[in-house]
Amino acid sequence: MKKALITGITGQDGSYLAELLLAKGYEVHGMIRRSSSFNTDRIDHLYRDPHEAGVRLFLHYGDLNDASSINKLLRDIRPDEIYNLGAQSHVRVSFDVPEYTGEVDAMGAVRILEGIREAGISPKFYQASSSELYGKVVETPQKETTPFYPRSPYACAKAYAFYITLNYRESYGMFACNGILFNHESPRRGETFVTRKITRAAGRIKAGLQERLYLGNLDAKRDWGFAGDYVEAMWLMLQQDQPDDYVVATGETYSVRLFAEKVFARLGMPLEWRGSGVNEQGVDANTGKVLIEIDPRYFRPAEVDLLLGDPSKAKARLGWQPKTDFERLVAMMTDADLALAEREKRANG
Ligand code: NDP
Ligand code: GDR
Repeated sequence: MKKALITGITGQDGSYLAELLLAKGYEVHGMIRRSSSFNTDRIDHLYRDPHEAGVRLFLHYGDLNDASSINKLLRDIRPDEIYNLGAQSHVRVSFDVPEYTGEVDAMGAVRILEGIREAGISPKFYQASSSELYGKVVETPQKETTPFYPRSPYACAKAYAFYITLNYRESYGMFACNGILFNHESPRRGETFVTRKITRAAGRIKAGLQERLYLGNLDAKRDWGFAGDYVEAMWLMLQQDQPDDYVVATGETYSVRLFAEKVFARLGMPLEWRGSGVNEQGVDANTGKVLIEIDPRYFRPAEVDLLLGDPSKAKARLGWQPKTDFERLVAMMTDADLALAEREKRANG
């Protein structure tokens, strides 16, 4: 039985990847952080008491900021595959905690790579690299050969992690891959990322639990896919004969504005835009109610205006294809958050 270690198992991608690996018969080990509140919601459905027979999911306390915990896990588990998904993953927040973001997102990767050498093991290693590396537009669509131009402390930290992964592959012959994943979303997406923030608020507005949604830059464009599809690409990268780096994307891009329009229209609240700049408002075309306002607090000191990926290499070499298109993603997230809001309403009496 193959053993995998996942950092960031409690996150969106970690939960889908754990599901995929368990379904493939792996023994899955996840690093989790000590927290004063529950942080295992996304994997609770997979967890069984380790005292029971046949359990294949094991959780261990650790932290990417703590090399001793990483080294111990590597020595004890001796995994065949490591997926480094753990990160301070919020771009806007990285401007507030730049140094911490560097510690976790950049140094965290080298702590694992060095830990692998020290433990004398040779697992395959996956690094969660990001389309944020492309930052300011140099060319579109963005592919493996497009130069990086990071635009946030998050992206700068991820650039270090990208290159240190490449460097350990070249220096020590490690099977180490970078997946350069474009934005991927799901009903499990963190609630402060823009897609989920929109679907969550729209569901609550529809259920009468909230009046209005405050957003930042409506004109940013992203290549949005479904997280469940993207974790398959991670796994495929580690099943190849040779390690390499791959762009994982849909090849389509849409604005935040359009995403919001689709979501609100699906819930019977078609949007009309009035005003401009920080005074722009999204109004319900049927009732005239203001549903969306701009709050400059959500603007970023430096913005990434346009991401559009070219997944040709992943398609050709990995045989990977995104299965979920934009319309289906919008529908999946909107419907899940409407159901959640309705449950919340019932629970509130
Ligand atoms: P999430 O924010 O949902 O999950 C991040 C995970 O990292 C959580 O499990 C979190 O734990 C864990 N974590 C945070 N800090 C530490 C730390 N110091 N030590 C150990 N674990 C830590 O991110 P996603 O699932 O969306 O993304 C997974 C990875 O892929 C991240 O590295 C992200 O930067 C990258 N990425 C994501 C993309 C996307 O569109 N989703 C696109 C490209 C790259 P806790 O639950 O306790 O907070
Ligand atoms: P991103 O995702 O920064 O691309 O990083 P996010 O959903 O946070 O932002 C996407 C775009 O929407 C604009 N925006 C807002 N964003 C947020 N969060 N909140 C708002 O209110 C809002 N209004 C407009 C942003 O300015 C931005 O242009 C995600 C993360 O998952 C990273 O970890 C990952 O590496 C990249 O995707 C690829």
